[in-house]
Amino acid sequence: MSALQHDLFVTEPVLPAGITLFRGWISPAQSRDVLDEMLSVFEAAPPYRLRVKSGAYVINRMTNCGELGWHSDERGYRYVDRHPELDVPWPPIPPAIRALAVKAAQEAGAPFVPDACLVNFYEASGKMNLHQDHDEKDFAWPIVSFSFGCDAIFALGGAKRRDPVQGVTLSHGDVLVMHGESRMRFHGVKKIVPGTAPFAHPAVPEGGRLNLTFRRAG
Ligand code: MD6
Ligand code: FE
Repeated sequence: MSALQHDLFVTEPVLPAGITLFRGWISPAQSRDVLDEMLSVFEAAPPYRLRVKSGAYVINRMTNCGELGWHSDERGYRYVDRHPELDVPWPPIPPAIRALAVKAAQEAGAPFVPDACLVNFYEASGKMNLHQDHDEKDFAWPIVSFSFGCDAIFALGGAKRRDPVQGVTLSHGDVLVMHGESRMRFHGVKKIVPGTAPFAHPAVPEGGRLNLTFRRAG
């Protein structure tokens, strides 16, 4: 099938109200700038391995920027204002990147004043279990997600963990906004699709994926 036929015949999944997917919203050139800037964030707040209550490590390394950062350890999940290993404040969200997240939310029809950005580093074997984002104070705010590197098969579920899930491919440059009636849908990452990154970048795990999720936590 030619590229043109692909565009004409491979239909987009129908997404529920409150799930807005902007394909390729971040251009390749813009995405390089975002990734370059994130390298300075990772120097100030090195990615680290979180634990859950049992003491087991979560699969993906993570870090944060913004006033608050999502953290998990034996005491459970919460937002904290410092990098737990370095005991220093999280670096700010780079202003140009924060502005992009606000603009994406606005285009989806959701006002947004983010104060936190959670960064997930997926190795090629990375995944993320089905979850709801419920540690933020006010669920009226959207969550905005930027994808870079290899494609992810994102699992979009419903209000209950056992509701059916729909697979949605998230590619480099795609922006997903979860808002309104869909803000609390269960979701996760089933798998990373190897060899699908448009280019390699030191901010993205080799053969893997980088995801940024912007929130208003406090
Ligand atoms: C990811 N994303 O795409 C994981 N959460 O790597 C999320 O967990 C997520 O994409 C809330 C809203 C949008 C998301
Ligand atoms: Fe999430």
